[in-house]
Amino acid sequence: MNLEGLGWSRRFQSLYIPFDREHHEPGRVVRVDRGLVTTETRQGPTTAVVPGRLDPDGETGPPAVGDWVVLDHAADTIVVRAILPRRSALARRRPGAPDAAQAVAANLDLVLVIESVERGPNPRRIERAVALAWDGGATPVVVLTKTDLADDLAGAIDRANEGAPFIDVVALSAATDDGVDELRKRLGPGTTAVMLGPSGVGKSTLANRLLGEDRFAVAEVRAIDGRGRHTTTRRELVALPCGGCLVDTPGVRELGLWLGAEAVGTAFPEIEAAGRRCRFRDCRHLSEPGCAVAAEVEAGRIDAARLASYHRLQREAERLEERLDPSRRHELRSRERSFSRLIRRTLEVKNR
Ligand SMILES: Nc1nc2c(ncn2[C@@H]2O[C@H](COP(=O)(O)OP(=O)(O)O)[C@@H](O)[C@H]2O)c(=O)[nH]1
Ligand SMILES: [Mg+2]
Ligand SMILES: [Zn+2]
Repeated sequence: MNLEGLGWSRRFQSLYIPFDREHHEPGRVVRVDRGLVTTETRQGPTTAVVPGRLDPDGETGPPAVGDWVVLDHAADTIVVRAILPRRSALARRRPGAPDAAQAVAANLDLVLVIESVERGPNPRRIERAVALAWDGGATPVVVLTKTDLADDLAGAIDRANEGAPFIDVVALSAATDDGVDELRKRLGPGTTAVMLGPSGVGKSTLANRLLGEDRFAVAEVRAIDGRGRHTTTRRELVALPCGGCLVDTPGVRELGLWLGAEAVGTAFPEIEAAGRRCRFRDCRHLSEPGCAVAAEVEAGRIDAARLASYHRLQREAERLEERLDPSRRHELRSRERSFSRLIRRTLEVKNR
């Protein structure tokens, strides 16, 4: 296996230098089992043991799918020596330690926010997934599946856009391959994408279509309510013929993904942009005098449902943030500042 095809880059090459020894080797985690990881390496698939002392301070947590790890071949058993610092990650509450985060997928470029035409895209769910993607340091792309079942495709795309007005929406059918090339183009060499979406929207079917083989189990839809069952029980990273890598995951809700406050603003750039004209710098756009966001809603230029989502997600993130320790809180705040600076600059360039 060629490491570049798995997303190996100059960045990881540099991070690996301190570990570069005869009996060491880099590998990308494609599957995690209890105490074991399956990695893909130059030599092919390699299973390694994760020692308990790998992460003594508990900051990184155990390796996640998508991590680049250092494998040590010195003894009979291959052991994970280190996790190379992550470029991006989706995190959830660590089981048994609700105030600590644990990565569920690491080193991601794209988060594919999957919704289906069949059940109708849900703008509120899309907003949350978009915020989670930005929070993880990855770019969200909305994927609207099952277009072969559409009575009103344009209406469904509009609905998806409501939840992601500044994000690309790719509409496709994994059954007919219609529109799938548009996604293949975005999943070229060096790109890693993770799929997020409720069960039954067609994630595994799409993964199989991209792979060109039936690797992932597809749910039989229950005739009674049209809902898919939760067949995907583990995460797995696979290399795609179009050059990129893909992670199939169970539904977002089951994952209990972790949302940071700074990312919420990023998912609602129109609200952040208007908020710069509020009378008070720390305006929360609730009912403060001189609130420019409220004025935009009044004028019909900002969707009231978007503002309600913004407040709901902001509260969710803040509650979580309050429970975190002060050092993590500080980190969140400074990230928040740099993120909103980035958005501001982007909007300023756009508005010129
Ligand atoms: N008509 C149609 N059905 C699809 C399409 N993609 C998935 N399905 C069906 O939707 C159901 C759920 O698919 P699955 O891939 O298991 O969804 P997941 O839970 O998101 O992984 C299965 O019955 C699939 O056959 C599509 O593009 N068109
Ligand atoms: Mg599935
Ligand atoms: Zn305001």
